[in-house]
Amino acid sequence: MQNTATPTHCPYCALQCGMNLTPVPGGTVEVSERADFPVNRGALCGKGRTAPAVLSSRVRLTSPLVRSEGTLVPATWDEALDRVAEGLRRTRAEHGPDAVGVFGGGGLTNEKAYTLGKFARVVLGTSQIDYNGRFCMSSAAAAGTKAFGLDRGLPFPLEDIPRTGCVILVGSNLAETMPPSLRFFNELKENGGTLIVVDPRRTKTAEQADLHLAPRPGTDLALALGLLHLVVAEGRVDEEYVAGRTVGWEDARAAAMAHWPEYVERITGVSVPQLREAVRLFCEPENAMVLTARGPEQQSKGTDTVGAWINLCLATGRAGRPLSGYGCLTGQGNGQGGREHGQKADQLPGYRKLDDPAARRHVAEVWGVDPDSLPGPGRSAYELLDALGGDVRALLLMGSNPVVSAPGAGHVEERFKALDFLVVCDIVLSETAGHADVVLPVTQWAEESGTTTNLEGRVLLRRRAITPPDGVRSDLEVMHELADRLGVEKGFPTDPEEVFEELRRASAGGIADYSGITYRRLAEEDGVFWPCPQDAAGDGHPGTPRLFLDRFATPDGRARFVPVSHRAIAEEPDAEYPVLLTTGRVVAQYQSGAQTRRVDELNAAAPGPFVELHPRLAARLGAAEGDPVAVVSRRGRAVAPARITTAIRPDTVFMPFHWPGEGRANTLTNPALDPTSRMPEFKACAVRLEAVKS
Ligand SMILES: Nc1nc2c(c(=O)[nH]1)N[C@H]1C(S)=C(S)[C@@H](COP(=O)(O)OP(=O)(O)OC[C@H]3O[C@@H](n4cnc5c(=O)[nH]c(N)nc54)[C@H](O)[C@@H]3O)O[C@H]1N2
Ligand SMILES: Nc1nc2c(c(=O)[nH]1)N[C@H]1C(S)=C(S)[C@@H](COP(=O)(O)OP(=O)(O)OC[C@H]3O[C@@H](n4cnc5c(=O)[nH]c(N)nc54)[C@H](O)[C@@H]3O)O[C@H]1N2
Ligand code: SF4
Ligand SMILES: [Mo]
Repeated sequence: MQNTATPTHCPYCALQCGMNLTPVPGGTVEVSERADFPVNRGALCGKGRTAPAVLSSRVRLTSPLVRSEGTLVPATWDEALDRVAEGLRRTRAEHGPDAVGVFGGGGLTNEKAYTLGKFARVVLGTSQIDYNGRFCMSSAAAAGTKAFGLDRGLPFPLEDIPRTGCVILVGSNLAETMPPSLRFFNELKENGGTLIVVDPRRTKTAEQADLHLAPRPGTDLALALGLLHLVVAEGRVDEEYVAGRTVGWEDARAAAMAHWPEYVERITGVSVPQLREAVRLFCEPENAMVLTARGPEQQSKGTDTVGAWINLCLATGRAGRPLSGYGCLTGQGNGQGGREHGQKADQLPGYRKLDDPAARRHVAEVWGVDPDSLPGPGRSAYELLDALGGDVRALLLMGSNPVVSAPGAGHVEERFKALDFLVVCDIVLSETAGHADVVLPVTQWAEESGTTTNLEGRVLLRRRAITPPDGVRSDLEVMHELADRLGVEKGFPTDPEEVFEELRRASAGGIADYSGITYRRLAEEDGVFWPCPQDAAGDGHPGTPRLFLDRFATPDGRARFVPVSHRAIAEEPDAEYPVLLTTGRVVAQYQSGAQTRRVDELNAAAPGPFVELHPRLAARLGAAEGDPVAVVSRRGRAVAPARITTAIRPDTVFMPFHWPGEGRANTLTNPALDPTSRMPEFKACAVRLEAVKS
């Protein structure tokens, strides 16, 4: 295997682009084009292309670290693992099982996410587990489950996009966050379809649009309701579809009718003629799609907001039909699979509910434990972080860097410091790992095998291409060793395929059924779409690229309208904090930056944080391009250079969240939570700007 190219997938985002890896001297790999994979056909963004740089031992950890007299010092694996086992055991003995928390990540493979959930419930016996996906697509997941009875990012493959008539892209900047996917939208336009982009900024994505709507941040709910109002007023409801395939229209219709276009214009800043134009473009073609990303979802009303966009699709008959539908563009490499197999507070594998007695029985049997021994649902991600040092005294963290990425990060960092015991498994010494008592260095994508599920619900096999350096172990090995030390000798295999075989059984009969998928199939096919149950005849089920064509996944097969009304963001601007802050990403950095800030080429392209603001705001502040600007919210103060542009609304500033320190955007953000999904309001809070004397 060693000197030939290994076909595999990128370590970063939910597109999971295909790539070939060839080992090169020095322990890393060379990336080359893998043109046969349909999602990216060989194209890669700069992050994927430079991912091998993080394999280098120049930037990564190759020895466990333990805290000794205040500093982290190298230790042997046995010392480090003994210390972790001892720390977790002591916390449990002194404060009970729920005093030990677990925090996971949507970048972990299915095998890791599954094992982490099992480790929490079986070895630690704690209910206190959640993961960073709560900060990502949880609002879309909640809305999709309510409306369709099932949550899968896209209910169709990306390759359907060029053949629909119109796509409304709500709060996605995919030209920067998933660059190779832009191809599908360019092809849509070549085929005569239209693209509408909803974003408070004229992003690179919005520049591609036939129509760009730039609402005030946090007002997408009103916008969607205004469009639905016009659909009704203009007689564009698909009555036959509504009668045949949905329930609940009357209440949803009544709620929408209260949102007059002029009222919606006042709330959103989007003019009535633009609203009418959007409705015309969306309704005239035979097929259309709405795709949402973090813009409308990361709000304290994200679930209702996505619900309103789904209602628009249902009223116009644009869901569960070929080339039409609602989809969520998930974010992390395994953002989809990571939310299906049990690292979420309320969940068991196969997208089963932890409070469902039948689900508990099924999974307990696979795990060989008493169903009554499984704890109940725990807290959501932010609530768990907020409880650190309170009733959660020790934490095992795997695959996230919340000191940079959590809302109200200054407070969250204090909570980390208040813990009795913190253990972090990571590739690098992240800002959060810097607070740990024990850091365990782990293997990464090219050094281990495992499956991920991309934004289309396509389950993929990432293959091991090189031997990991001495001194690191896989997350699965870490959990195996810890389980053993904590008295559970069986049930935590270190071979990913063995874990997947168990995951298949645990997911069988669940919503996200993987039982018909095998490593062998994944090695031969371009991935398999779930649900993929195991046929009586063997593993021949073809998988399900397109969902809902005959029926939705509700008990009666009909989709549910959810009546929703507009409401304000949790923190409206006022005299003291008169400006809106929104946050997001730039193309060359990934998430908390723990990985990409260690890559020279990416740092050259995106060296640090900035505050994007309109010339009018800049003039009022007396700030010129590049001048340091202080952004102050009720949570704290951040300083970064001004980037002045007319591409943003004059009432709004934008900061990317990839950096720690003085320019950390999350020092400012508001942890107000959506009541259903528990998603924090990353996309809108009130701030004031101050000039900084340099
Ligand atoms: N380069 C890069 N790519 C990534 C990532 C990364 O960190 N860097 N992360 C991956 C992950 S985990 C995710 S979740 C995805 C995220 O992918 P996206 O959702 O595309 O990313 P964001 O930049 O967070 O937000 C998208 C847009 O929402 C807009 N927005 C802000 N407030 C609002 C609002 O109130 N309403 C609307 N409609 N729009 C608003 C912002 O201006 C921004 O352009 O990207 C994935 N890909
Ligand atoms: N202001 C603001 N904040 C945001 C957002 C926003 O739009 N605005 N977006 C939110 C979203 S959508 C997301 S997804 C989160 C993401 O934010 P984080 O959860 O912080 O995500 P990453 O930076 O990807 O952190 C992953 C960590 O795990 C490590 N890692 C990578 N792979 C592995 C592995 O296989 N095993 C182990 N043990 N470790 C691994 C990496 O080195 C890194 O330290 O940020 C959220 N925060
Ligand atoms: S778009 Fe996403 S999956 Fe593709 S190369 Fe870039 S980071 Fe990797
Ligand atoms: Mo995300």
